[in-house]
Amino acid sequence: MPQSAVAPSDAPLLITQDGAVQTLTLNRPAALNAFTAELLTLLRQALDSAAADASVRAVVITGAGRGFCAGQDLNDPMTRPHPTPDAPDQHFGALLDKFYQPLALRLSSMPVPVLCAVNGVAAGAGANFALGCDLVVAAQSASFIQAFSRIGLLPDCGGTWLLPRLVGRAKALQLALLGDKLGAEEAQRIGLIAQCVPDADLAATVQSLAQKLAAMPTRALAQTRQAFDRAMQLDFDEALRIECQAQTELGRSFDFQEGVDAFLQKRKPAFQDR
Ligand code: LHQ
Repeated sequence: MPQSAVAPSDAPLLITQDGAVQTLTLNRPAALNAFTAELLTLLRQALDSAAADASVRAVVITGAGRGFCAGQDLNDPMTRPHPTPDAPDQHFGALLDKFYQPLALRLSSMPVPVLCAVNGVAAGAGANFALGCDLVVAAQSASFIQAFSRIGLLPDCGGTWLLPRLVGRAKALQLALLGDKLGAEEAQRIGLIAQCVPDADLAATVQSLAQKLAAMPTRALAQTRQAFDRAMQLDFDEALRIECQAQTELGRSFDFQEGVDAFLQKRKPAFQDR
């Protein structure tokens, strides 16, 4: 299927679809795609739509220009630290509740795999949004910065949960306390991201991974992510119980039957559940 643009090219979020792979491109390149209320809202709406659209079997998120996302837009009026007469209830808790928490939760409950193509710097909430995706592939020149401590904040957008799980407490604290830039190669080496590729190969690599995942039994892929995330908080016996429950559900799915039939009939499976 040819690529189809479904948003004007100057919109803060571009949405295109190639076959069963939908690509969301953060598109505020002059501000390194920093998050505004509008962009955060569009992003959540786009993920909601993708989750509800049976034609979408994998989502790719990337950024336009030289950055991936510089986190919260620090020019946005909503980042003023103190209440103002026109916004007496303004505080960061409300901002996180309204925009960031729903986005992080939406990401972690997507029914299809979400890949992140980190094309440049990913800072603050931009870094943690990327790290919340299922498969993070970064260009060699990209970098990750837990920029929060530089401005007197703590990691948000799921960072406190994700970082220690991804790289262990010691590395997580090193990244979060110092707020230093971590290059993509080092990010891959310490297990923060799945893969680092030459800049010129990023788009093609991620699209090819996304097409591959889109042709797989996506319900099983989403259940795998959810079981991993839950198992992090569970005792071994409880994790085994979750595996049993999920496997029971998957064992009754069309895709399981199709996978087995295709194997026995020595043909390519045509998965369609999600
Ligand atoms: C930006 C930004 C930006 C606006 C670059 N905003 N314009 C949640 C809830 C509540 C409150 C607060 O926050 C949060 C979550 C968070 O995300 S907090 C963390 C917010 N992000 C940051 O602190 C990162 C700020 N940016 C940077 O440190 C640098 O820009 C990085 C290291 C990302 C990139 O550095 P450079 O490659 O040297 O680029 P640059 O600094 O020259 O930026 C290029 C342009 O982008 C520049 O605009 P200009 O008009 O001068 O060309 C920047 O002002 C703009 N920009 N980040 N977050």
